[in-house]
Amino acid sequence: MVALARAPRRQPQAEVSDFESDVVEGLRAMPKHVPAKYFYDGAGSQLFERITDLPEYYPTRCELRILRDRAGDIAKLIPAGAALVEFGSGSSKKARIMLAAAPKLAAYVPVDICGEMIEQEAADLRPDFPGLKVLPVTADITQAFALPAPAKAAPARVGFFPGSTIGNFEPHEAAAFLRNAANILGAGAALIVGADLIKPVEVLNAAYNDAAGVTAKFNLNLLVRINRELGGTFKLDSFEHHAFYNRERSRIEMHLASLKRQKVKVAGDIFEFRAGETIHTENSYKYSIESLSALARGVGWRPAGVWSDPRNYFSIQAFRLGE
Ligand code: AVI
Repeated sequence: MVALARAPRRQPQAEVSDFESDVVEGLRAMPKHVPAKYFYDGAGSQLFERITDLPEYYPTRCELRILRDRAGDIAKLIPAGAALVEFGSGSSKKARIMLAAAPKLAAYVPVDICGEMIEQEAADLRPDFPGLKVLPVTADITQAFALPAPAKAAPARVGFFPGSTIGNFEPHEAAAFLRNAANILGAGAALIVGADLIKPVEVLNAAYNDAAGVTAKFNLNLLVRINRELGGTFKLDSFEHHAFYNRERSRIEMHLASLKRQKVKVAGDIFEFRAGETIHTENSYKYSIESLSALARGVGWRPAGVWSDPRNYFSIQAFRLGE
């Protein structure tokens, strides 16, 4: 047997995670920033759950109230035999309300990047909805992904994207998400989106600056995560949570502000901070009914219904594909 000459093997490089490259790139940039998706490690997810119960944080309560009061009307968008596809489902608390209101649904497809969590949620749901096929898909909702065969074969698919997560996308990313959802759901689809509304600035600022300091902890937890996972040397008492409504951009901005001039090491690199310099950690865009429907129309969705709470703090907006 002839021995084949082999190219010398390269030493395997230590793989750089997306987290590491996104953090290092964001800290090198001006202004410094880190993508908000990195808030949600175990501790961050628990802190977010606590935020949803805070007296100042109205979005979750408002959305649940709209769903509980209006699920019957919203469910009229869901034809018999359809599949409900939830984007970024996490805990299926809100989907449960829709599932109960639409007993003729054939399938529920929760989609989330965290496979372990949706498998668990699916296992918890099945006994409560015995006639329903619960078919979790582990995927990044901002990318194309395939639906399970029974959902593809259903007479129609209805997307569900509650929680105002759309507000954490930049407007061009929100448009790209809506386009991707249209491609995944296909002809005849409907989409139900929860979106936080523009409202008095005091209400918005209070929701992201709670008296108990849970949102500050949630923001600072990003530094805890960087320290743990990327060998960071951030001192938590040298950074402060800043959150404010930017009226021109219709968004809450969250930042971590350096309280002094300092150097921090992350993944072997040194980053310098001026006193007062911030890391921009999150945008939470607030929409009007018109601004969200304009965005959706731009990528082929036409408005099919709007529901909101008595104070018009939050909206559930429905769209259909077609003319
Ligand atoms: C998940 N997302 C819709 C929340 C929001 O309101 O933008 C995240 C959050 N950030 C601070 N508080 C809550």
